[in-house]
Amino acid sequence: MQKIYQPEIESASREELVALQNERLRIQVQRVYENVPYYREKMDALGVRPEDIKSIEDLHKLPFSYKKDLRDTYPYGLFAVPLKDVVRLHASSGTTGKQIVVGYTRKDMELWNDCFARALIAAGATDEDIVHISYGYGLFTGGLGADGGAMRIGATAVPVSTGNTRRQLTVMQDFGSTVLCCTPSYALHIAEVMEESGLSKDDLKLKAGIFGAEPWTNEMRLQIEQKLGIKAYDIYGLTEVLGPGVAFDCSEQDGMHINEDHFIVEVIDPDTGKVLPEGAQGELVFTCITKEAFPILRYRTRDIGTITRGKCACGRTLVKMTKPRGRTDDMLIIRGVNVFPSQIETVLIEKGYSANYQIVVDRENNFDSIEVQVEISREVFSDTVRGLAVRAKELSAAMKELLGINAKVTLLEPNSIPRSEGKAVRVIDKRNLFE
Ligand code: DLL
Repeated sequence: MQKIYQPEIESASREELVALQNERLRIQVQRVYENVPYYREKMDALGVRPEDIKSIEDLHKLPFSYKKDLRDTYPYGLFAVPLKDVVRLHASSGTTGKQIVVGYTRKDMELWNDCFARALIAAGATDEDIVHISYGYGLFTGGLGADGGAMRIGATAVPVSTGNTRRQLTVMQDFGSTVLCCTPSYALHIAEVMEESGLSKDDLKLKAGIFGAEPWTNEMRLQIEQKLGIKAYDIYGLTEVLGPGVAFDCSEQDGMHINEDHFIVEVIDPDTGKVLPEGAQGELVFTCITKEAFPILRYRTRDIGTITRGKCACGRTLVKMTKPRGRTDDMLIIRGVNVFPSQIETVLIEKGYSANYQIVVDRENNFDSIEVQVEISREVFSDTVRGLAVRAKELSAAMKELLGINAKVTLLEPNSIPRSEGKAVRVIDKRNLFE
């Protein structure tokens, strides 16, 4: 069986984990009530006292937290410790609106490092590995999150950060990087530049990658694995809750284990706020039960996923979440049909196209239109105009059949869609321009 970083937690019995969660939740709610006036007011308004929260069964009594709460209390209004105890700040601006700020105490940094270390060990990394970190370093949590995890397991961190892909490849070759950490879209871009530079995967020593920060499909995972000759593992997280390491893939690569000793997960109906039974798809909500500086309670992530408690062959007992299929705010509603960009990605890759695509949504005469632009290989691009038109039509028919949407398909020559070094921009919604 595969090595587990903290087996006493990661493969504890359900009873042990629940007992730990109950105790930690009770203490956390009391602390938050005493130290964060904003939460106290919200709880008072609902008539909930800290004593009412005795176990995770009572979680649903607590009010939800939203991104808006972080914005309204910007910068430090939700911190539960004095600033002198905060050793690190991170921030996220997201795609819209004012940025949000989170803080970590020394102990928070340690638990964060542990969470990322669990992911590295689950990906087969050891203290012999050279961990090439191409997530951005800075206020974004990706770079420093991975860095802390690598240091925790005693691996060698290479803090390359984003950008200059050719140089990244030189560093990888010269330093002998074995584990790559970056967004999945950037991993594909690295593979592309590798091929353009006349390098092959055998020129690199990479064996595994830990990719996250954006939705990616299983089909895209297989592409990355094949192009880079590695095993690709998913990692999930968000600034408000921790950064990378809230949940991580194990050797089964079939859903991410949530670090339940630190985060309690709920799946709710995003419209009614009702907690859904295990296995139902809904919005993921997290409660931090150990973090000191920024202990957010019942945070509405807007990420859509499912959780399952089935036995995992890796030996971990931590609950698993599916790859988030997107965010409630990324869901496109095209003439009444709901579709996530990730579903379009699945169709593209299944039909043999690349994961270099963009979706343009527009509105003409009160009618929503959707155009899927996807790059094709140079060989295919040199096909006749008629040949290309036939291909586009076939792909459009597949979108209709599999997703129920009437999408216009545009086939583009290689490298026409801008590459991202961080999170890929998948959707261009021109409808917002008119609002
Ligand atoms: O993206 C933290 C992170 C860094 C995670 C590096 C993994 C690796 P934010 O910038 O605050 O934090 O964005 C968080 O990104 O709510 C999801 O919508 C999305 N996201 C993160 N990881 C995944 C993933 C970081 N593995 C938002 N799959 C989250 C799908 C993901 N979506």
